[in-house]
Amino acid sequence: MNTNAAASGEFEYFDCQPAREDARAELLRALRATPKSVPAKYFYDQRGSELFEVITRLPEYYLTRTEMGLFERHATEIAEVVGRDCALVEYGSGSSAKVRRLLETARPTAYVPVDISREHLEQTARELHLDFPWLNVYPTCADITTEFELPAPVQELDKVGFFPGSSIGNFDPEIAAAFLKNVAATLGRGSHLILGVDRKKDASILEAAYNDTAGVTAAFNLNLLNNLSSLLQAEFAPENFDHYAHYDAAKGCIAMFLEATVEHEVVVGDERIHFDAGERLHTENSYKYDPDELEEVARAGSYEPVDMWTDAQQLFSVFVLRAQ
Ligand code: AVJ
Repeated sequence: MNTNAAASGEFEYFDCQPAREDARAELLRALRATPKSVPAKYFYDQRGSELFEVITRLPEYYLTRTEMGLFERHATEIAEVVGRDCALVEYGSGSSAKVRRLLETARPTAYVPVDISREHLEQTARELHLDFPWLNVYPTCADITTEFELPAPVQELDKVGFFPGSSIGNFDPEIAAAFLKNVAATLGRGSHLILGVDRKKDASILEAAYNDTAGVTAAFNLNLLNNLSSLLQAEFAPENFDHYAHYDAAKGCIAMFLEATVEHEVVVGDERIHFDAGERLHTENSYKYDPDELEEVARAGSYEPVDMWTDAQQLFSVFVLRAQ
């Protein structure tokens, strides 16, 4: 065996990380508004990315293991969708744990993990490249909610999108459709997207998944304040807030907040952000979709549903969509 040839995959890091100034402006706008909010992408500093990985292993957080079970059970069918000579582009790749089985089975030419968490991305992409030396790995640091360019080495290849974990649930449905349109434009007409989506179910199961007894989700939510402090050079104090998550049945999403326990102000540059006691800072929506609802969003996002798999308990679904 020619081990050199087997180990010839390239590794190159591409930086489209949003400017700190843009983040600052976006955050200040969201914090000045009523009600206050922070986009969910700001959870994922280094510590936040680590805490999210702990969440994925919690007994109450059925999402990750159920989705992994589906990827395992349908590995061959999914690999056929991916095919050999393509670039697999993962949106919000995090630890790149879910893609490994897919890479083994499908053996694409290139893998492009795209994530906003720079250090975490570089580190996990390097580890992955050690385990898949034949694969071209092009980690790309970018905000997936904005337009960004794919790395030059994959531009001529057929693309397949991978967006697992129900991260699409972070967007309101209209924004999800706009996001999908953007993905379709980037990956090209006729390209496939493999999409993992959490399903609607009993509110008690949903609420338990976002209020785990070990308190990891609370720590993840509260850690956002540390990232805010660092990005805004301010002192948001975690001890002044409580974690709060509930299922909003009307909207069909888990809504997550940081609730101020005392009235206080946080100095940011030359302004003061005032919090009343009991005031809630909105930090995340996590929409849940029945398959027909997701198909509607997909069509609005210029994707045609091709395939769908779900588990026996109908907790989670994996879709294959084709860009129109
Ligand atoms: C990564 C957005 C899919 O909504 O379930 C987990 C993030 N937030 N626990 C989700 C999250 C709180 C997660 N997503």
